[in-house]
Amino acid sequence: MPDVGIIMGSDSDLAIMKEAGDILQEFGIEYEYTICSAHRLPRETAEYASTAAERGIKVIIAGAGGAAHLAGVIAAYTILPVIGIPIKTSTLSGVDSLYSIVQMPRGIPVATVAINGSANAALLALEMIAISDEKVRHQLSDYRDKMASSVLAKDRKLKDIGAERYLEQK
Ligand code: RP5
Repeated sequence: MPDVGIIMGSDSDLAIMKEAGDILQEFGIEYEYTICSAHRLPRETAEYASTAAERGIKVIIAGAGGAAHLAGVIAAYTILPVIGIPIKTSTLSGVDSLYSIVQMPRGIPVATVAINGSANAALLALEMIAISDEKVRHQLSDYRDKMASSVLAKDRKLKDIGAERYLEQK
């Protein structure tokens, strides 16, 4: 039974949304992908969101491009936390997607990450799961420790070999 539902408006969003799935997989969290659309499949979107909690889903990650409003519509049909990913568009570089997701009017929240910010959407979903899951809490803590070590190692290398050689080796 998936813990996280990853839903997107089109298969053109999949490459970005898969980054979220890959992180959840790394943490051993079950997830499912769904392609649905608030404007092309409004009834199915409502059905997906209103049955998500009874299907065991704990968090929904919803990605869409343009002013499609997928995350907001889903949030309207469930009290599960919804994380919105504004997908970068060719016309307005994703600013349209960002505004349509981040500017949810009062009453129905959508936690919005950066344009194409799938990795942070997955990490935020994991932090929500970690509230009641000690194992995931420890995994997140290790994840941060590894990130910190990697930055420190880069700093040591830069000081060691200098900027010119560092860039040559990059
Ligand atoms: C939105 O419209 C989708 O989320 C996608 O980002 C965008 C374009 O969809 P396609 O025309 O590529 O199917 O609904």
